[in-house]
Amino acid sequence: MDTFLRALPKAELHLHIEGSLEPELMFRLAGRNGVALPYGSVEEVRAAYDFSDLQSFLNLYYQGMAVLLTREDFHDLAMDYFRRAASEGVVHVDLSFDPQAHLKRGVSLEVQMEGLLSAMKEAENELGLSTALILSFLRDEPVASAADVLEQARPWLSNISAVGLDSAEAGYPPEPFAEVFRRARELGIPGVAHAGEEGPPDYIRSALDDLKVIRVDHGVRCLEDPDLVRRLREERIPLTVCPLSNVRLRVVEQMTDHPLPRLLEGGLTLTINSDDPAYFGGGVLDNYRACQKAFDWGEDTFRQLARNALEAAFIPEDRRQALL
Ligand code: ES4
Ligand code: ZN
Repeated sequence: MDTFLRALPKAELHLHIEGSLEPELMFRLAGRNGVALPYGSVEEVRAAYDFSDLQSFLNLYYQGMAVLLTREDFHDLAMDYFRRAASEGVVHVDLSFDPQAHLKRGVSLEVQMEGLLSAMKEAENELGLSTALILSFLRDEPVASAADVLEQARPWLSNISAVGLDSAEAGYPPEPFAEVFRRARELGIPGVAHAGEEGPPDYIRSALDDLKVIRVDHGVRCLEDPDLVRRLREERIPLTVCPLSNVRLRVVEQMTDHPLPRLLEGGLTLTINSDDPAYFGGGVLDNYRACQKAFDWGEDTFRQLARNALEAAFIPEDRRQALL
């Protein structure tokens, strides 16, 4: 089964590239840039990753990215992740990044884009991986800041496959971002949004109705609302579920309590993803393995989940067809 899961051509649709920063690279970049870290060793960093909820994780996530300053840093961050993903049998990645978190630290969008785009090109040429970029807005920052980032991104619109919405969810509903997502659509860019991770099912409905998203990140709390489950099924809205993330952020207590089997029974279009692999204990393959261990699914189920991801990915049509 393990050989099968590794060989299965998998797509990663929910990956925060900043959340792929492994402690080893964090130390290397800190040394290169003269940034002081609040940790003495790689082991100390890993020991600090003991989260009680989304916010306790986000605090360390925003702190960790302080080592990312130059084009090379963003390039090395992404290549480090792409190499690991390729070795796990990942064939395509929709990666998202948080430009506002870097702009706030004085790192320009140009530095971020040039670093990420050069790694994406290298991954395509040297690893045979296809990639697409999602520009994510921080929902706990003002809407005006999101609108400003979208305007700043104008020179790179042809390299941006979607806009997203992430960071602290509870108390930050999607609706205020409706105008920014409308503007993105006007520019030809579709939307995705985190919803129903820690926030209520109503946030999933608002992401669909107000932001008109074509995918929902997480979405696991839809199960609290049967009408919403029916709608997600009928409209075949893909959910990018991240099981190990949900365990580590205590959305669920343990893997065997995860709602994935109930989501499957609900006939939803599900995909399995890693979210922040450096913080949550593994990449896409580890997430597939954790499902195998907890739910004992057969090969057909995993084949369908991997197929769902390729069908929902931002990928050129000829490559999608070749991979399906
Ligand atoms: C995130 Cl797990 C998660 N949820 C919301 N926002 C995020 N940003 C990075 N990881
Ligand atoms: Zn996420």
